[in-house]
Amino acid sequence: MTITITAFESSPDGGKGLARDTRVRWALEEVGQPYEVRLVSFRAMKEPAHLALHPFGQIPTYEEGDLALFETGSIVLHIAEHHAGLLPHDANARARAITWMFAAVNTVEPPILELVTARILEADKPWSKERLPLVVGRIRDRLLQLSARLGDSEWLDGAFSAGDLMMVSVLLRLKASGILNEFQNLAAYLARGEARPAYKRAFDAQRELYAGKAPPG
Ligand SMILES: N[C@@H](CCC(=O)N[C@@H](CS)C(=O)NCC(=O)O)C(=O)O
Repeated sequence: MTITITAFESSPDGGKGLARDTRVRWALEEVGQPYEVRLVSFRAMKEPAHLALHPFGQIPTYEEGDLALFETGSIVLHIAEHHAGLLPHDANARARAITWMFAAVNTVEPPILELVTARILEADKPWSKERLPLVVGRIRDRLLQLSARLGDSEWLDGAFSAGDLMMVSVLLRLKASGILNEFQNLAAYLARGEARPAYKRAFDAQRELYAGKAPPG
């Protein structure tokens, strides 16, 4: 059955891997599943046809036969449960890998997204300068905890899993900020994720899509 995902018709980051279709592409590349991409404009994302697939009018979505999914955590879990390579066979190890997926989107990603809000959407607010250090502080707290747990390990819990795929995807948003460089093991963890051939294929596919197209001004 053909797998179709949606992605931005015009990417705000110009294809630098931050749009969340990257993590879905990466998961599909890890398990060797071909997929098609349907591009949607910002206007189309808020129209009924797309809202029927994604109630919040966002990308990515995932369609496979009768199944339509939204939310990258759920999409990646679906891929990992149906194809070998992203979840361990042992039941407890599998449950722990899924726990890391939730930790990535539910515990680590929220403060990181706050930084985007603080730096871009709230930059013109009179209190912005005072708030920014608080936001960065909350990210540091989380990274300190994550760094302590990762220690010298290659991945979060044994072999690379969907938990690492989601965590690396979430941390990627911090790359430009330089905060990750304060945590050597996390910077190295991120680099290991980016070095995976499947990640590179996903990244390249997304970058090629927007090559030469200027992001909206
Ligand atoms: N929690 C959602 C977040 C999806 C999301 O924020 N998508 C962004 C692109 S990376 C989007 O569509 N933004 C446009 C909008 O919200 O209007 C997920 O993980 O799938």
